[in-house]
This record gives sequence, C-alpha cells and structure tokens, in this order.
Amino acid sequence: MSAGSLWSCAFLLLLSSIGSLWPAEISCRNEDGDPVDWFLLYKLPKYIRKESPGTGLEYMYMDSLMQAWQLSKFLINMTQSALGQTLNQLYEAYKSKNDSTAYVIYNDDVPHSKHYSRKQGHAKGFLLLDKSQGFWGIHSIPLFPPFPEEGYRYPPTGKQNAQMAICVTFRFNQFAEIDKQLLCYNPNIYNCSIPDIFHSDLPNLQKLCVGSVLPLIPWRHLSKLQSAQGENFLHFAKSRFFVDDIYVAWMAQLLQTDLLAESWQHDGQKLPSNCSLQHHVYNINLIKTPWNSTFRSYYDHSKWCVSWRYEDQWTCIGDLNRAPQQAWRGGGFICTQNQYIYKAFRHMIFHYHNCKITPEDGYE
Ligand SMILES: *[C@@H]1O[C@H](CO)[C@@H](O)[C@H](O)[C@H]1NC(C)=O
Ligand SMILES: *[C@@H]1O[C@H](CO)[C@@H](O)[C@H](O)[C@H]1NC(C)=O
Ligand SMILES: *[C@@H]1O[C@H](CO)[C@@H](O)[C@H](O)[C@H]1NC(C)=O
Ligand SMILES: *[C@@H]1O[C@H](CO)[C@@H](O)[C@H](O)[C@H]1NC(C)=O
Ligand SMILES: *[C@H]1O[C@@H](CO)[C@H](O)[C@@H](O)[C@@H]1NC(C)=O
Repeated sequence: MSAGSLWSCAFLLLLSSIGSLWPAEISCRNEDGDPVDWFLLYKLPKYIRKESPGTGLEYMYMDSLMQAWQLSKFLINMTQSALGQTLNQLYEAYKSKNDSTAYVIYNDDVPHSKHYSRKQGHAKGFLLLDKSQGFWGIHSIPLFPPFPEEGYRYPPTGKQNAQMAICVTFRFNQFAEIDKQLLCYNPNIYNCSIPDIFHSDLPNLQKLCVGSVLPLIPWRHLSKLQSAQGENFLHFAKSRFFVDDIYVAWMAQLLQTDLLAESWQHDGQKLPSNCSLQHHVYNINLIKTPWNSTFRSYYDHSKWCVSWRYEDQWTCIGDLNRAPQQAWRGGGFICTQNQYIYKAFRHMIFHYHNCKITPEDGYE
C-alpha cells in the first residue's frame, strides 16, 4: 500500500468515527430511532366492528421510507413508538437546558388543566428545532404530549377513539413560515422554550410562548412548506376571525377538489355533507383498515380529508372537525399530493354520505 492510500485510509477512518460521534440532526424518527423525512401514525380505536375490544393502543404507521400502512409491533404508550422516539429528542433537549434548541408544545386540552379557552386554537402539536433543522408534529390526542418534566407517556383518555399524528422534518428556514401559520391558530401553548437566538426568526412563537401582546392576527393564511427531503406541503391556517367551515368554504374550493372528510362529529354537533358550492365535501362514516376490519367514524377523533377523485390526489391532516362551533376556532391542515399517502387514506374509506341520501349512498 502506498503512503498516499494509507493516508486516505486513515482519513476515511477518522471521518467515519466523527460521523458516529456527531449528534444526529433533529428529525422525525421511526421506530428504530432513525431519522425520517415524515411519518404518519393512525391509532386504532378500542372498538373495531365484529372484534372483541383491543387495548386502544395499537396503531398503523407509515413513513417516507415505508410507503404503506403497517400495523406497528409497538403500542402507542411505548417510548419505542415513533411518537416516543421523536418526542424523546424534545425531552432530552429540555433536560440538557440547551440554548441552541427551541421547542413548543400546544394543545387546547392541556394535561392536568381544567382551564379551557375558546379564543385559542382548536389545535394540538409540538415543535423542536435548532438553527439547522427540526420537526413539526400535528395530532388529535387530547392531553398530549406530557410536560417535559414527566417524559413520554400516553394519556388513558386517548385510548377509546382513533387518533392521528403526522410529523414532518423541516430545514430551519421553513420555521419562519410555520411561525406565521401558528399566529393564525393562536394555539394554547402550555410549555415552551424559545432562546434569544430564535427571536428574530420566530417572532410570533416567541410572543405566544411568553404570552406577550400579539400583532394583528390575519383571518387566514396559506403557506407552501417543503420538508427537509423536498416533499411539498400546502398548509392552511385559519384564525377564529375566519368564521366558516374550513373544509367547504376554503380547502375544497382552493384545492379545486371534492373532498371526503373524516372528523369528530358527535350528535348535535354535525355539519352535513355539503354540495352548495362548486366543490363538495362528503362526510365519511365508516373506515376499513388494510386488514379489512372496520370501525365507525363515531369512534374516530382524527381529522383528515382526501380528494374524492383519484386524479386529484390531495390528502390533508389537521386540527378542525366538521362541526358548527369549529367555525369560531383557529386551526389548520397540512396537505400533500404524495401518491402513497393518498392511496393509504383513500383506500380506507368504506362508506360516506352523499348530499342526497340514496340506498347505496356512497359505498366504496
Ligand atoms: C402500555 O399499555 C399496556 C396496556 O395497558 C400496559 O400493559 C403497558 O405496561 C404500558 N406500557 C407503558 C410503557 O406504559
Ligand atoms: C445542543 O443542541 C445542539 C444543536 O442541536 C447540539 O449540537 C448540541 O450537542 C446540544 N448540546 C447538548 C449539551 O445537548
Ligand atoms: C355549505 O357550506 C357553505 C360554506 O360553509 C355554507 O355557506 C352553506 O350554507 C352550506 N350548505 C348547506 C346546505 O348546509
Ligand atoms: C380484503 O378484502 C378484499 C376484497 O374483499 C380482498 O381482496 C383482500 O384480500 C382482503 N384483504 C385481507 C388482508 O384480508
Ligand atoms: C416548562 O417550561 C420550562 C421552560 O420554559 C419551565 O422552566 C418549566 O417550569 C415549565 N414546566 C411547567 C410544568 O410549566
């Protein structure tokens, strides 16, 4: 071996050892703890039709590397779950009192709190970032995630109904847009840390975090977001001043697509399927998993919608239900035309309500 190649060998060895010592970048994480560009998690309800009740902790999972639903071998209350692996980074950052990371957790239903403000967004999520990159998680789980002092746990009240979570990894420059979107939401932030170095880039989150006076809140705002690996998203944020059903009045018309919508619609709080405007919105009422078991939307607390036509390919996941009171609440949806995400969701729709009720009303 020549001296030159010996040197390059030594150099490669040095590089690889640096590589393993280098702290991994902040990202959404899969169940192996590896970084992923995005993941989706659909926790199944306790009551599946024609089956005996489950634990209410099983979930389906897919991500940027695994492009169809898989039943997870973990339960959602475990630290090995994708949510556990991802949030662990936030809990670790909190413990190390790290000045180079910022985090925010928000939920209209705060753990250990009886206070409930309708002026704040009907929205649940978490963010962790440094000046290089981070993630944004959007979910439907009340009383979640726990305060950072407590570490990862899953609330027992989140077992009965199905729940949804999406996590997307973003480069730092995208968080200035996310900051604007969250101003529209006016989310109920219950724990956060936004060190000084972030104040100029995240002015709204900084104010929301410390509870200082907010600038004028826009009625609504649309943002284009791009994940770290280049996946395109469109994000809809509405404030409580945009008083309308976000599905019909905004998303379906702007995306120019008829939508099939899954959301929490308990008795007396339903908006019916709506065909009044050019693009229609139909309520789903039965979901079928890839393993052919079915559950009623009645037991689903998640909020999502997809294009009715396969050609349109839109999938949106977010915060708001098709219920009259939700018109007065802030919140939003993250939308994508990723074909795998679309297929995964579109194929789960087993029955929905047309605007005119007919006997074979929307069976898939
Ligand atoms: C998760 O829930 C299951 C079922 O209730 C329970 O047996 C298990 O101990 C829980 N695990 C954790 C880590 O909380
Ligand atoms: C603090 O965060 C930065 C950026 O994410 C990271 O490089 C550094 O290792 C962290 N420090 C500690 C003590 O965890
Ligand atoms: C459909 O939704 C639009 C927008 O919210 C609303 O103006 C209209 O009244 C609704 N139509 C019906 C039949 O409820
Ligand atoms: C589900 O049902 C479809 C249609 O009846 C069938 O083709 C498919 O094999 C079933 N899948 C499973 C996993 O049972
Ligand atoms: C969570 O946020 C940190 C940093 O802002 C505070 O130091 C904690 O006191 C707070 N925890 C709770 C339970 O409010």
